[in-house]
Amino acid sequence: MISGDLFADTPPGQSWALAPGAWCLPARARDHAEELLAAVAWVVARAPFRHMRTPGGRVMGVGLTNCGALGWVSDEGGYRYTERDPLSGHPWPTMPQGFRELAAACAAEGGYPGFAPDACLINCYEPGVGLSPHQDRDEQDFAAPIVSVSLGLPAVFLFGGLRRRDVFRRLTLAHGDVVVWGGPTRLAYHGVQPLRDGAHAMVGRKRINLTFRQAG
Ligand code: MD6
Ligand code: FE
Repeated sequence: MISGDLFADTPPGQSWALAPGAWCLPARARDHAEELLAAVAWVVARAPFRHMRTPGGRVMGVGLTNCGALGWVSDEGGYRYTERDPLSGHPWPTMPQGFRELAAACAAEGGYPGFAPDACLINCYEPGVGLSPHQDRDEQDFAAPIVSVSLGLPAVFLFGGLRRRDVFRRLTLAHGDVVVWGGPTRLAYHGVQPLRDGAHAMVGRKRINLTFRQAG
């Protein structure tokens, strides 16, 4: 069930609470976008986007890669973090320093000082592609927040409760928007509606989402 409509049109610098422990930082990463996208290209040259298989045998519509000491993977065996890219057998690319600094700064602004991500999951969405509601529960310690950075085409983000059947709020995440998410709603269900077609001036016909985690 989906109800309510939140528009993330707050001016830059004005954060607002999405839920207890969850903060939206509108346009927080916008001035870093070129540097972030260059770093994404650096990662993708070493660990390309791929469509992973779910434990149920479906192929995910979202293209996915990672950087950092740990990377999130999915296959017939389940969801887990690995130290190596299963495609290459090599460690995941190092997390760029600019990624770590931005994630730590945003976490601190959301009330989570000392955030030191060891994993950055990079998702690539094309028009028509979404992500069905899920919980992020493959990390060791749910005390650490997750920091999510959106680049490129906007997407409607669905934010629910701790039970799958709880009502979902909807908000649009646009280029440069950051969500910091932890505490009492760390295990809230959330998803992304299929993207509407469009073209972003800097990113093109896609949306890139970076999620930073303390996974290990
Ligand atoms: C996305 N994000 O925005 C998918 N998970 O493309 C997530 O699944 C997510 O944004 C946990 C915390 C923040 C997120
Ligand atoms: Fe998630």
